[in-house]
This record gives sequence, C-alpha cells and structure tokens, in this order.
Amino acid sequence: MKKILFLLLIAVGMMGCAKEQVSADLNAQFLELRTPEVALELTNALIDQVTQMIAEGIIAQGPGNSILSKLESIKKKLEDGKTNVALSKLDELIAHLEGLAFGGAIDPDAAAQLIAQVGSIQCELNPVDEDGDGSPCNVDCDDHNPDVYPGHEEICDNGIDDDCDGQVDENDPDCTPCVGDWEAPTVLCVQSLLKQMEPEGIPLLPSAFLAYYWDNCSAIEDLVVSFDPDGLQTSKTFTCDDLLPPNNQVLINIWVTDQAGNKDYCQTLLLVHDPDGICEAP
Ligand SMILES: [Ca+2]
Ligand SMILES: [Ca+2]
Ligand SMILES: [Ca+2]
Ligand SMILES: [Ca+2]
Repeated sequence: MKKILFLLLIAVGMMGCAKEQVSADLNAQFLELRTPEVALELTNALIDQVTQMIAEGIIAQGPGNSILSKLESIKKKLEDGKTNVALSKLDELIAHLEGLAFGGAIDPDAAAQLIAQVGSIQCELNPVDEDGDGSPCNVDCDDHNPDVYPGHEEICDNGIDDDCDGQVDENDPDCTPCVGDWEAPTVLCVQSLLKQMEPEGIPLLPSAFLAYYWDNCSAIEDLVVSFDPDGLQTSKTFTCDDLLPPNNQVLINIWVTDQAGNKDYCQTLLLVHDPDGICEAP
C-alpha cells in the first residue's frame, strides 16, 4: 500500500514539478490537484497499467478484461461528472479485485497493488483525512499516521518518508549533510543597542546585537554566536570599565561561527545610559 502511494506520489510529482520543488510546495500542489480530473487521469493510468499487466501475462485475459471493462465504465462516469456513481463503482471494483484474488484468479500482490491504486482514485474524489493530521488522503503519503505528512520534518533514521517527498532518511536531501562548506555565515548587526547601567553591570548575550544571521549549511541553532573570534565568549557582563568616554559607548564585534569553522563578524555599538551615576567617580 505504501509502495503504491509512493509510486503514485512520484507519478503525480512528475506531472508538474521538479524534484527539488516537491518537498516545499507539495501540500499546495496536491491540494490544487485535488479534482475529478486527477481521478480521471489516475483511472486512465490504471487502464494502461492493467492493459500492460495483461500483455505481460501478469493477469490473464479473462479477469484482466473484466477489470478493464469496470475501469472503462468508471472512466465514463468521471467524464460525465457523475462522481458519486464513480465512487460506488470504485467500491465495486475493489470488491471485484478482492474476489479475484481470493479465488486465485489473479495474483494477490497484483490485486493489492491495484486495490491501492483504486483507493487513490477514490481519495481524489473524496479526500478524507483519516489520521486527522491536516493532510487529506490524496496529499498524505500515510493517512494512517499523523506523524507523516507533507511539511513534517524528515527524521533521518526512522526508515520512514516523514515529509512525503518520496525520499527516505539519508536519501532525502533534508538529511544530506552539507559537504565542503567554505562559506562564512552571513552576519548583520543592529546599529546600536541602548541599555541602562545597573549596579552589577549589564549582562548581555551576543545575539542581542544581531539583526540577522544565517548560514548555507549549519542550522541557526548550530551556529556559535560570540563576542570573540574563537567562539568562546558567548556572554558578557558590561561594567563601567568597558565604557568609553565621553558618551559611554562600547564598540563591539559580534562573531558567528558555523559548524565547519567558517566565521564572520559585524560591528555594533552598545550605548549605555547611566541616570543613577553608577559609573561616576566616587
Ligand atoms: Ca491525513
Ligand atoms: Ca499522515
Ligand atoms: Ca525518515
Ligand atoms: Ca522524505
């Protein structure tokens, strides 16, 4: 069942998008595709597939032709816009396929594959959200698992295509480590930060001075933000000794280091307001 949905996903993915677009816009694309026209396309594809299975001898002529005639009648109903009739005929087809498999007329694996595809056509006409994760069955590559849907984070070691982009774990670009990162992070400081002097000094994190920072490979939470180039001074309490007269300013460099050790910095000012005269000489 999963394999079929995976294949279906690839097939639909190939209709209108390059591979790299698939993960980001998948949900939106599928929702756009959620129409009887898609059901019709899938029906046509299934007709082709059954025809081929007959040609290859996977399904014998007799049962194969009975499946084809049912598919043709479903196709006709879809073309006529008779969605509800098509839906009930799809139910009949599933029962028919189950009967064929049960009676040994067709291979159970082939039947399971066809049943899953018929289920996909039904889902296009009636897109329920079985697992309640917000992604209807024609979008959700596992509609019986609320932790799997397009847009979910790909967990890189669970053997599951968590984000429904057709790629599992290390084969998913989301899990591919960035190799050969020679690029320093982008670092932008605020122009200045205004703080009031406290008796114990002003404790600050370097990130308080950043307007924006980003790296091509390392995630934001993996970047080291520091007051020094070595990435060691990750917090600092500014005291009167740090202030430069006459305006009580401190010139500050904020460094950002990525996981590959590339770093860059920006410069900013800490402006200290001292209304209580804490820094005035005794
Ligand atoms: Ca769902
Ligand atoms: Ca799901
Ligand atoms: Ca995974
Ligand atoms: Ca994936």
